Amino acid sequence: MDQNVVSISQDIRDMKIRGAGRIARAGATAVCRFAEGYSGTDLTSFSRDLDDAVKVILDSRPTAVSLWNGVHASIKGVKEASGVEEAKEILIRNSNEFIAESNEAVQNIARIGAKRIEDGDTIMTHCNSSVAIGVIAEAHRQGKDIKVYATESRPWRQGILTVNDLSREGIDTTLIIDSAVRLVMKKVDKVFVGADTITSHGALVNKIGTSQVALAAKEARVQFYVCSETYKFSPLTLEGDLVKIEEREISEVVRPGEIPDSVKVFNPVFDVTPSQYIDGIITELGLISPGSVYDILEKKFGTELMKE
Ligand code: RI2
Repeated sequence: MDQNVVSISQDIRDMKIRGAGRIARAGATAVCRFAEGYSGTDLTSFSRDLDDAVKVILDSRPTAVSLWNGVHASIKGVKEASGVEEAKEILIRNSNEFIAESNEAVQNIARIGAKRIEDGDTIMTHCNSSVAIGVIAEAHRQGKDIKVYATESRPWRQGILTVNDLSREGIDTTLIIDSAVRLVMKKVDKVFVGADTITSHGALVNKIGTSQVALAAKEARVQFYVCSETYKFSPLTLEGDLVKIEEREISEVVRPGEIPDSVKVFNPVFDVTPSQYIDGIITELGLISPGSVYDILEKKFGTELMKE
């Protein structure tokens, strides 16, 4: 197995590379490295080895469809190549294109999303979404006076990364524990979160606790926005597949010996926010309603999926 594929996949699994967008770009990079390092000349062996590499990459984290989409965008058309050299060229070109488009999408979302933020707004964000942070930072750069409450996001505490990112931008930032969300929501005007996966019926799969933030926002009549590139829309859900919710090690929740062995620990790291809690999804194509996800998916993947 290609060592780059193995080590990038391990870094994704260990969350050294994390965040749905970053893991998608890392998956595309892994496929690109596979092509660059391949020295064989037999197309059948190449295809088999590529299938194995893809499996290792996709197995690294199960929930964010961005990884699946990043890898599948990279391998598109490879099976039709006439030889190994052509297959390698296709892989390298596709993965570079995916990475460039992904970075561009993040910038466009920042520009579009910033318009939703008004001078004087107090914002809440959850976990560490580079896309949501991009939106907030862009509004701040435009001179809007904003305050942000960022949740700690147990157990992995991605909120620590978020408050570092926001304060580096010079944004008035307050860290809160996850259980303070409902209390603090009274002071909040808008919520901006990222996405790991958005289903064909417009539900959001994102860091555990997101649905509680959405519930508190709905109760307080606070607008709830999702910042998401369209490659976080899941074509698999169009086909009826369920999104697998990743469960991680109990060592992320408790220290060894802290609780009796008889006590079970359940550590799901994502949850599902139904579409009716979402006021808008800010994508690189514009601000859309959750009800439009199906149409975008069908346009992007519909005919392709039928072929498989
Ligand atoms: P960006 C993260 O997952 C969070 O759930 C975050 O909301 C989402 O990815 C999107 O991140 P994790 O890798 O692509 O921390 O917006 O489990 O950076």
